[in-house]
Amino acid sequence: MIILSYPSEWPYCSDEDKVIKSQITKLKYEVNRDCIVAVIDGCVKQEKSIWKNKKERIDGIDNDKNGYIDDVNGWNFNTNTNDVFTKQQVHGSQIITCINSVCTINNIKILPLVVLNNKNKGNIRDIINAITYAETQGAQICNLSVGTAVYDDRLQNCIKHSKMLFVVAAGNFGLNLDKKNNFWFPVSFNLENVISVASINKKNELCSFSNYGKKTVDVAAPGEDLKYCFNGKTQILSGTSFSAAYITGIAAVIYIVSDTKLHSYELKKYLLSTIVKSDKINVKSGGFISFKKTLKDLKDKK
Ligand SMILES: [Ca+2]
Ligand SMILES: [Ca+2]
Repeated sequence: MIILSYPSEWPYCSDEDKVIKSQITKLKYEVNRDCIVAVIDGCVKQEKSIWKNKKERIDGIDNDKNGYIDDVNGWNFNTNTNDVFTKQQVHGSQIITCINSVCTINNIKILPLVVLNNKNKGNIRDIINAITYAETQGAQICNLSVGTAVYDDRLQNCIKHSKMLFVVAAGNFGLNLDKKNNFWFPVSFNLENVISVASINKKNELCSFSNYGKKTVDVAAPGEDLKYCFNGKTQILSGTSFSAAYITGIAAVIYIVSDTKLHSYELKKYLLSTIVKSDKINVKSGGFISFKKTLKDLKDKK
């Protein structure tokens, strides 16, 4: 059993919920299964929610014979080592903080797969290897807040044939991805097991930096001036990366509490069925996903 609470439509940091405690609504849900969320990004902060490889230990030997030595918490494809952690405040850490802001519960584990170096650059081959690794470990959801303007058929096929739901950032170039020659992958692959996420501001309008598209981008989510706590300090984040991470958190919660085990396309369909419509948001579903509404809809259906 978990109790989920929400103070508003907007994600919030732990400092803020003290202020608006009176408005918090709490709902109880049965937890029916576990979920592994792969985060393909940069290094992350060591946190309780990090996945552990039960078949591996630190001894210089590849105990589970998966080709990766001592991969106890995931893998760093960029350095080809088991070192996935950092103490710095970097993109990867911010992503998992956003995912955890929706819900931290033992049933949801985050599998860090590092493909970005400290300048936030990486390559497609590492992303493909990271997806394959996540599949092998049984991850159900994959957060991809990284992207590329370069088409790669190997990446497309790898995502297409995966069982995971990919929650991907729409990109921060203010581009209409429906237009010819405007591409941002994996968004522009237009695949059934990919949900692409644009950013909205507090007025529920599309952020000026956010990519969008009636035919190409699925949905929007909060992505501007997000307040999150890191080591007791509040940090303000903006970008479609964080909108995607927020949806990843919601998707994981739906996956663990739903009555039946949802396939990636069913999970996507469910997420899109609970949107808040707004004519100001130029995306396929014509609206944004709100944790509050998604949770309430889930309760009403039971
Ligand atoms: Ca291994
Ligand atoms: Ca080992």
